[in-house]
Amino acid sequence: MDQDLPPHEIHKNTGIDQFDVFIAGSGPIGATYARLLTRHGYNVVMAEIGDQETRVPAAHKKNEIDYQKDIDRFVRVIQGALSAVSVPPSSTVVPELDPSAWRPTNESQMTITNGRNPYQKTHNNLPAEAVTRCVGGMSTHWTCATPEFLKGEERPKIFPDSETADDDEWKLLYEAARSLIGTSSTQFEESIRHNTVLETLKKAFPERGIKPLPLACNRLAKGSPYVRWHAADHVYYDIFDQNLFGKPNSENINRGKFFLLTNTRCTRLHNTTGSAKENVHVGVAEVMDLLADGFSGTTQHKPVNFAINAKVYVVAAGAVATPQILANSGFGGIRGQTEELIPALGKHITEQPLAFCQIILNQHIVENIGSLHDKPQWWKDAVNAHMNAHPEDPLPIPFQDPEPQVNIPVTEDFPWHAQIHRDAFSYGEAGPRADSRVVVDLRFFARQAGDLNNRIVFEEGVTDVYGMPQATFEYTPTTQFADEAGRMMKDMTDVANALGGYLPGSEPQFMAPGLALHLGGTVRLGQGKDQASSVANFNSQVWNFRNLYVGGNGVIPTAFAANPTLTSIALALRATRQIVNALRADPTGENLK
Ligand code: FAD
Ligand code: G3F
Repeated sequence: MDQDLPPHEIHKNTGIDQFDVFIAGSGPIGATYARLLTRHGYNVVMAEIGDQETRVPAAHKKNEIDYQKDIDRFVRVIQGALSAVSVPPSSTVVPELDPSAWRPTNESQMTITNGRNPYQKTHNNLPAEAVTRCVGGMSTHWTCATPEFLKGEERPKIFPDSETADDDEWKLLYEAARSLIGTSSTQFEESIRHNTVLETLKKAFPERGIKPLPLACNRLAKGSPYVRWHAADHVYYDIFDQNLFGKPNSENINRGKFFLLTNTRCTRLHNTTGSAKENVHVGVAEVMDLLADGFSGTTQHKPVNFAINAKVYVVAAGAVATPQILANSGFGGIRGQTEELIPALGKHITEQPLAFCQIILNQHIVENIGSLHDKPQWWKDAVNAHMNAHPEDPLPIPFQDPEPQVNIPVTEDFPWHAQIHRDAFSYGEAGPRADSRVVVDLRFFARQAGDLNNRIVFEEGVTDVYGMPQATFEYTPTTQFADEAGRMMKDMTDVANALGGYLPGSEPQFMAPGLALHLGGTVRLGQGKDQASSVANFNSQVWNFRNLYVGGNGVIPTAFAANPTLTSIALALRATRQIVNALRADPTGENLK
């Protein structure tokens, strides 16, 4: 261990000399590790670079009634939360600048704040790839869509030699993951718009398996216009406070202790095995308390570096920061570095072409909503109550009718994932152009294969605003599956035509690469035979390391079209089983050294 790295205050404050597990990142994947390991009796310490921004730690910000009344307003929250990962010099040139204003006179004078990256080329960037830094990570504003990956098309093979074992393992992991994040397909079943879109599309495309979008949420009460959107809080809220909501915990379990350090950057992990290439052992995590002294009354701000000592280390800091921390630890992934403990770090990355449009529902569809003779009683009651209260309203749709949440799942013939819904993102605000009740968003996600040349690489000489090595993307669309994006776009227009006419300004378009925010493969899992092209095994344990694990969408090695978080939770659950086994076999952690 570095002599100049003092132990973290937390060791002193808690009296714990060595934690069982250290976790970097408090998003849904860090939460999964923390929840399972704490509940198995282990002491867990988590470092999160961002702040706690919600009253309940890691809760979804869309739970505020204000945003549920007007989903478009949430667009700004998402915009505010996301920080671009890599901005090329060309995007920072402003020809219209007042001639008297300061400007760089050549590219070497480019400043490096806000993701500006002198090494980023424009042609192979993922310009919309972004990160969220706060307790709960991106799940504090995610859409909550939690589908499974389709076997044979998207789902990785944990047991490639046994289809039955593989199916059984995925069934178990997916069920546990759904229960942990609280996925449901029934929370919108008393929505007029949801049923209207669902039934219209089922009728138009009967063979496509069209269904409600599985969402991690629950309606507050039957008939309530509000839902509680689940974020990382749903995974680990009960380990923050064992007497939450005044209800003492009734489960008589030996629960470990959990400590969350906010505004605390995991800078790097220290390899205590010298130049060994195998059986490498991580001895400490080096963390920086970014606010140290800032709130303690002293006038001088001085971030403080500390060491945290644990038996097992988990890096689950999102698909960008996970390889970034490993790169900063000297394990690989730095441009120009040749001696790498993890040669595949940041290579074979994947992303999803995203097609988008918005439509306004057809006149006959809207008329049919108000034609009540064949509608269920709850529908009749809702429309009648609305028309009585607002006889001047031309639309027979209650103001707080829940939005549509419909899914066309990935199939072999149509290998893309479609969401026909209303959602807030950094784009797609209907604004005053249309009554939001008749607007429907169509988001179609295609897949891309991993390719050795598509990578995220970290720069030695340039840091991001948080002082970590700057990430540069080298990504061009792959030829495998390339035709699928075009077929998907055509399919989206067919589906749109069944529903209505385009909202001007939101006609069918491909969005900027990276916008799906489903970056995959940065720390990909593989089988023993694929060690050279993968970072970790299917227990998420990094190859050649005894006590290092990774988590997040970066672990997914396959091309996938559906939203990945449920699958990443499932894989993290599998990893916790391995960690529990390792710690049970070696309670002191001595043999992990
Ligand atoms: P994150 O949620 O990114 O959390 C990582 C955490 O690590 C962050 O809190 C970050 O601050 C922290 N961190 C980073 N660097 C460091 C460091 N050096 N030290 C300490 N901490 C660090 N996915 C779906 O599956 N379905 C959806 O419907 C969906 N909708 C989305 C909608 C939006 C608007 C966005 C932005 C994303 C959406 N996603 C969706 C993606 C989903 O949010 C992510 O897949 C998920 O949050 C990933 O979880 P994670 O824990 O791996 O990473
Ligand atoms: C993605 O990250 C989510 O997975 C989707 F569900 C969401 O609708 C989309 O972003 C918005 O573009």
